[in-house]
Amino acid sequence: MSDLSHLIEDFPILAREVNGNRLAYLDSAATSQKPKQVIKAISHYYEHTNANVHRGAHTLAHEATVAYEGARAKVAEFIGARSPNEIVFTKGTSAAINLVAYGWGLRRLKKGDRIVATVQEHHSNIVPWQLITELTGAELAYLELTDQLTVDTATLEAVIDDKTKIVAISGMSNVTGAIGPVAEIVAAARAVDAIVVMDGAQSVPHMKTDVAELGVDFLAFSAHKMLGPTGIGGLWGKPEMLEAMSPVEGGGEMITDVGLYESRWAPVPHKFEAGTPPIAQAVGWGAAVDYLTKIGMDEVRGHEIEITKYALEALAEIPDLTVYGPTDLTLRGGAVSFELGDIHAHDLATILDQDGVAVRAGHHCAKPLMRYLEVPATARASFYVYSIEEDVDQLVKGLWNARKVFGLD
Ligand code: 7TS
Repeated sequence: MSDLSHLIEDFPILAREVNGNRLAYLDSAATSQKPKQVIKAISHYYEHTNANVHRGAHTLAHEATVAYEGARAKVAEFIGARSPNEIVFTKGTSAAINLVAYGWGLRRLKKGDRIVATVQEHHSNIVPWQLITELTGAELAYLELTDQLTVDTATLEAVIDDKTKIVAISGMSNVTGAIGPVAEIVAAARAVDAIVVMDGAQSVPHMKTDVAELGVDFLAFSAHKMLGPTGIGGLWGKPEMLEAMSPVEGGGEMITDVGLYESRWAPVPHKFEAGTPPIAQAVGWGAAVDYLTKIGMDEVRGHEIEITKYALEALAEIPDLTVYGPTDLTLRGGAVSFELGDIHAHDLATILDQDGVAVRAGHHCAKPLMRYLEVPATARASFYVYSIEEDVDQLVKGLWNARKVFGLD
C-alpha cells in the first residue's frame, strides 16, 4: 500500500491551527475537507464559465452545460453506472433518499406493505420512510445487529417477508463504520421482489463502488463526504426504475412541454432536476472524482484500513475507553465511535477541541442506533485520505488529558 501522507499538502485547511495547536481533523464522516484542486475548479468555473445550463445559445451557457453534464459523466463512471443518464443530481444523500421515498414509494405502497430498514441507519434513511408509512399505511420493520454490530443476517428471511416492497440499507454506518452485508440483503430482497435502496453516503467515499456488482436498485450519496462541495449529491437508479419513477418537484428545466393543465416531462435524469441546478458544485464534484480516481479507490480503502487499525490499537491502550463497532477491519470503515468512562461525549469533544482535535459528539443522526447500544451519545473520530498517524497520536494525547481533567487518573 502506498503512503498517502503527501496528500495533506493539497488541503490548505489542514495547515491551520485551532486553539494554538495543529488541527487534527477527525470529523470526515460529517464532511470531508477539500483539496485545492476542487477549490480551484470551482473558482475557475465562476471566473471563466458561469452561466445557467440547458438554456440560451451563448458560449458561456454552452460551456456551463458541457461542464455540468461532464461532471455527471465523471460521477457515473466513478460508481460503475452504464450511462450518465443514470445519475440524478440532488442536494445530497438525504434529498436522494427522499426522492425515492416520494417518487417511488408514495406512488406504489399501500396498507399491508412493508418497508425494511436496519437499526443502524442514519435518520436520512429512516425518517423519509416513516413519512411514507404515514401517507400510505405501509409498515416499517427493522433488521437488528450482531455482537460485532454488523447487520444480523440470521433474521433476514423473517424480517424481509412477502409483504416487503422496499429494503433500505446503508453501505457503511456513520457511527460504527460497519460495512454491509449488502449482497445477502439484496438476495433476500430479490427473493420477495422487493427493491433495494442503498445509502452510500459513507461507503461511496471510502470503497470502490460498482452499482452493477452491488445489485441494488437505487444508490444515494453526497459529494461533500468525498472531497467535493456541499449542496450536491446523487441518486443513481437502474434506468428502468428512474423511467418508472415520478418527479417530485416541478418547475423549470424538468419539462419538454407545459400546458395550462398538464405537462410533459423531460427525459431522465432531467425530469428530476427542477430549477437551476448546483452547477459550480457539480464541477467541484467532478474535480473531487478526478482526485480520488487518481489516488485509486483501492488505495483509499487500504489507507483507511491502516489508519483505522492504528487508531483501534492506540485507543485499546486507554483505560475505561469503549469502542463501538466491528473489530474485524475487513468489516468496517474509518468511523470510530467511543466513550471514555462516564465523561459525556460533548464534554469530551470540547476538551479535545482545546488540543486542536476535531471529533464529533452526539447521536450522529442515528438515534435508533444509540438506543440499541443503550448510550445517550458517543464521541466519534473519522478518517479520510489525508488522515495521518499524527492525527491519531494527537487524539490519544487529548484523551489522556481528558482523563486527568475529569479525574479518571
Ligand atoms: N447517510 C449517512 C450514512 C450519513 O452518514 C449521512 C451524513 C447522511 C446519510 C446524510 O447525508 P447528507 O449529505 O444528506 O447530509 N452523516 C453525517 C454525520 O455522520 N455527521 O454529520 C453528517
